[in-house]
Amino acid sequence: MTLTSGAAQLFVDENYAGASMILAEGAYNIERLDAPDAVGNDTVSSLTVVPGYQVTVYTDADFGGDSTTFTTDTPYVGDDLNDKISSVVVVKTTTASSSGFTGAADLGGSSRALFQLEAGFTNTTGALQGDTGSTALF
Ligand SMILES: [Ca+2]
Repeated sequence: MTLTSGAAQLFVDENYAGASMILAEGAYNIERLDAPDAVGNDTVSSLTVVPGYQVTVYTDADFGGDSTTFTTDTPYVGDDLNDKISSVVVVKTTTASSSGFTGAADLGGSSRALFQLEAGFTNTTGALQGDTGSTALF
């Protein structure tokens, strides 16, 4: 793993080669992937994932089209995704935050969010902002 910071890394070639882009937790739509300092649209062929995070890739912009979620380093994303990835979401899957929340957020097309309150914590209010502008309050 060549990752030096962040939660995941995208590579334009198989086996973690070629131009790459380090991703922190967050949503990366086509404009971000296609920025001059990024890997480009429809280029990604491999990716790495830091343990405790997951990377969901989409074949279309705006987190649409076919999607697949990766939780481990992947030397080749497969024929169905190779050079077709146009948007990406990185989320933390294991959390032990001071808010007492654990769980995972899937900011896919339906902007799902699942959280579980840890023992010892009482009702807490939080907010999750999806890249599509949707907000969940709980
Ligand atoms: Ca490629």
